[in-house]
Amino acid sequence: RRHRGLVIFLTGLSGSGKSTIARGLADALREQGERTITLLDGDVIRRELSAGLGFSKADRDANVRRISWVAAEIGRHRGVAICCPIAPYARARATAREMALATGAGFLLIHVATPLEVCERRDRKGLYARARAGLLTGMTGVDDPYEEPTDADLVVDTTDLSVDEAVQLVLHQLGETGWV
Ligand code: GGZ
Repeated sequence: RRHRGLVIFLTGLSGSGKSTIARGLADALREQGERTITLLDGDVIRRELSAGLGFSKADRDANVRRISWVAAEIGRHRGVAICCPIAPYARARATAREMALATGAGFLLIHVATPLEVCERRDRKGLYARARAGLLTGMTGVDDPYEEPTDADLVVDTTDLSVDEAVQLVLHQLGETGWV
């Protein structure tokens, strides 16, 4: 049986747990050994593919579009692409879905819907504190928009979940929909 390609797109606030779930998911799927898994890691993307881009709407749209295109190409060749940008704009996320589907790949939007106050309490990089202190402007959720998805295929709130539990929820959804 030849698999269809698949783009797994995680969206959510900084600190919501997207990257951690994405990494755990990539490991779990690689463990199954059936498919080629490409993790488009946020930090690497911003350093390599999107070097020079900032956090204006235009730059975020450009960043998300580049990621979406690479992910769709991976899907075209029947790979599984996992990407996890904040992707705050609904239009850009819809384009990601359209680009994937146009190649014949599937597309799954996962909203990592951990509330702002929880992300802010974690504040691993201190970005929220800097934004609240007025030292950083344009922080998503503080003084920059995050358009809540209305078309998510799965919603995961990591407030009371371990990484493993969150990954299990995604794997379960993939199983339900016949992807793995
Ligand atoms: C949001 C910012 C910002 C601003 C720097 N707003 O938690 P992190 O640190 O490691 O992940 C965040 C990352 C967001 O980059 P993305 O490429 O995912 O964003 S987008 O999809 O909107 O293009 C955060 C850090 O960059 N960061 N400044 N102003 N996050």
